[in-house]
Amino acid sequence: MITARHNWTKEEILEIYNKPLMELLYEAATIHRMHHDPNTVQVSTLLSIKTGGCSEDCGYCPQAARYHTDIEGSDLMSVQHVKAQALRAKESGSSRVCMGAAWRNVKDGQEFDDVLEMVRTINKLDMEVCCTLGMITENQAQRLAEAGLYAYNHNLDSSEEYYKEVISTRGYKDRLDTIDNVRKTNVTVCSGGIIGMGEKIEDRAGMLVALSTLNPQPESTPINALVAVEGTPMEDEKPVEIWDMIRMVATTRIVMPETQVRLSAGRTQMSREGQAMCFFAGANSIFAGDKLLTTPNPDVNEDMKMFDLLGLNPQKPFTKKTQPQTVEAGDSQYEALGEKPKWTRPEHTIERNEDAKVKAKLLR
Ligand code: SAM
Ligand code: DTB
Ligand code: SF4
Repeated sequence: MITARHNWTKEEILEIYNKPLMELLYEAATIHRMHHDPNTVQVSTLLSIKTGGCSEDCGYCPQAARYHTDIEGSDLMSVQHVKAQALRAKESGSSRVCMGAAWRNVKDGQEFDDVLEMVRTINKLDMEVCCTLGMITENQAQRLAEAGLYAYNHNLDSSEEYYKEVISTRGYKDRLDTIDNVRKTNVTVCSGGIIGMGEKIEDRAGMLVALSTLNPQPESTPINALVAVEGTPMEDEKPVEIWDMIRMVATTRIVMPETQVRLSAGRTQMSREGQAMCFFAGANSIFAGDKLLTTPNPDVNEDMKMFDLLGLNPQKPFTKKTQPQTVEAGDSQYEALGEKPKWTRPEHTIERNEDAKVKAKLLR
């Protein structure tokens, strides 16, 4: 059995990524089988609980307020609405609900209390609950854990070097600090990134160094292909080649053998054959549902047909880790501290982000 190593170097990872494809696939599939059932795929449903109007300048994101995209923004969803959506996701075979909010970081107060109630509600439906709410403090992570959160998603997105070309409103260390805060609780870590943002292969390897040298490694890693949304700074990026996706998934599988590798954004552009190769290369999770957060995703029925065709079975909830207990709000050990952590704001200039902002102003 090959166990997780935490000292991967960029050179070693590049060597894996660039292997002849058949060698790479064989190695990844062999490691995959040692740690996972190759016929089981975990299915998560995304739910955007607060959409658009975000203060950050993430160059890939249609939800950043400063760019002009045609997404419809919305305030925080009600707990009842979230419950109804979670029940629908459960009926369609999903084991996890991932709630996303277009926030830079979590602020203590009524909205966060509502999110905690959403977590309690979904955990009581016996589904895994994941949240992606931006940066959080240790106290906020503890409160989410107490409510019954199973996973927290916080992506590194790219290498530390290329991150500076993508986002100027926060630093890489802020992301690592949040992951560290989640690690201090029982909540599992979900962290990955995006390919197709104009980065070099070295940056993909650099991101995998950052993820694989975390100890423990993330329990799940989403690999997103950029969805190039009109109005964002990355609107003109070329679609990711399926071969790049296969290589990225296989390399992730090899350097993080125990992690659930999620084939994430970008599946509408992928054929069934392409996705099948990704599953062979070690992907064992997907986002299902007609929508990701704001952009389209394959139809659930089409995904279920693909599962039938490939002989894949959806993973049952709490297969990898037992269900967390939900503590009711009134019995909580942790109170809101109202902290104001010093997350960074490097604010360096990223030309394409500036251009997209100027264009957006002209369109308003
Ligand atoms: N606001 C929170 C944050 O940034 O952590 C949570 C939501 S954010 C939309 C979650 C992740 O979605 C990002 O870290 C990024 O990896 C991914 N994402 C956003 N827009 C994307 C796009 N156009 N294509 C691919 N992935 C994208
Ligand atoms: C992740 O890595 N990918 C998901 C989830 N985590 C939150 C989000 C993908 C978003 C794609 C663009 C959109 O739909 O807005
Ligand atoms: Fe905001 Fe998250 Fe989008 Fe960045 S990725 S603009 S933080 S919603």
